Amino acid sequence: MQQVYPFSQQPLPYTYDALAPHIDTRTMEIHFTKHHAAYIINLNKACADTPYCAGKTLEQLMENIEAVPTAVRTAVRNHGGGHYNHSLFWQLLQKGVSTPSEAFKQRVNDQLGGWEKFKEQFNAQAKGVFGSGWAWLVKKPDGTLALGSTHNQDNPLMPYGDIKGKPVLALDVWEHAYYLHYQNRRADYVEAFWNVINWAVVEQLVNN
Ligand code: MN3
Repeated sequence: MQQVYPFSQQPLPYTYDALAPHIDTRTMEIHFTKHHAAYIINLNKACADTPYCAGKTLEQLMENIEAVPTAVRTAVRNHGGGHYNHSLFWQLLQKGVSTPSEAFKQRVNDQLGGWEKFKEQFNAQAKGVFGSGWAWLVKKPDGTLALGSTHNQDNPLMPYGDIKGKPVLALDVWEHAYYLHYQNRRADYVEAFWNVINWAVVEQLVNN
């Protein structure tokens, strides 16, 4: 995302009902128009009187979050993270099952011990987040793939948590992402996510 302040919301690349029944229509609509939209409003508020933000992309703000003036650092961390994470998340989803390429599957085999192990470990990260957060597949600075999770709206671009790198797959495990349809059954939502992943986008992120 090459956006700079003032930040704005890009249209969803599909309709609210496209991911049902895996992610239901009402959840998609509220998640996009209320939750994600609010992060952008609050990020813009935080940046409005902060010259430091001017001309910086979201990635630059995230990667250098400790350089953001202290008065707005927490706001930029939470709402900037919220904007970045959701903007990425929407792009990673699609209607209908997609198939990863053989080259990507080979990479997963080599670096993560096989497809089933990758899925199992990603799901374990997603289910293991205590409270609100995200599960991630990242491309580390050395080019290899790794799995992890972050709390709240932190992400692996930030110097917090146990995972650092470029996010290439993300799953929102805040309750707002699944509660209407799945209630307390986060594990079912995590499993359903695998039916709506856009692997072409994941692979594009991995290869760039
Ligand atoms: Mn969310």
